[in-house]
Amino acid sequence: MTGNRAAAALVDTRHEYQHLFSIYVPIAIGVFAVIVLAIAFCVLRYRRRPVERAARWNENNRLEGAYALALAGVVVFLLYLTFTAEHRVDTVSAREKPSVIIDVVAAKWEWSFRYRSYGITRRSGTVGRQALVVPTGEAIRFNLSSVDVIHGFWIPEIRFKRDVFPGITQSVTLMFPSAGSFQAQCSEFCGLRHADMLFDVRAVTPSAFASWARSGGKATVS
Ligand SMILES: [Cu+2]
Repeated sequence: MTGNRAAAALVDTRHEYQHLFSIYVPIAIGVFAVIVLAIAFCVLRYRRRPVERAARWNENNRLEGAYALALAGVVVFLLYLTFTAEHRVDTVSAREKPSVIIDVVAAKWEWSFRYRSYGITRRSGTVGRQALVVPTGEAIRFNLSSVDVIHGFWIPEIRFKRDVFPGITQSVTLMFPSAGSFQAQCSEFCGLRHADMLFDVRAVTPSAFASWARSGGKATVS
């Protein structure tokens, strides 16, 4: 789908979140380093010594204020980046014309994936393990809903996680950049057999997907 090429880069949520990750991690390391160094400094500098009187002061408002302000600045910065990334992904998701539409229904404890235009339904969880088959490089619309409790549609490979609520259908558009087989699972504790709410994603080339879909989901995908 050449028409999707420009937008494809945008629905590539993995790229968006990877970018956020590359900003979050160095900041987290920096804050951690500041704290460790401050503790090490205090432990060494102010360690107990014989015959010494305690200092008279017990607060330093300027220093504490500056530190709180710096942390608040970091938080605001990260919130801004996170919400703009979310907004970008959501906007493109809503506008994108998908090449495949899949209704995802979460239930205790199975996923069902219904491919409307092909009359295919796949199930995974306590009932068995049928893979969610998707074409690579194309926009895929997922309509997420739940019939009972809150579940989580989580595909770590493309850095995507979204809670699925009963009574609400959420639409998201995702793209799978490369072919492969990867594990996904429910990310909300939804009862005793929550751990069995697993599914595999099989991302295959668009032509392999087309022949699989034509076979009604019966052909094996490699
Ligand atoms: Cu679940």
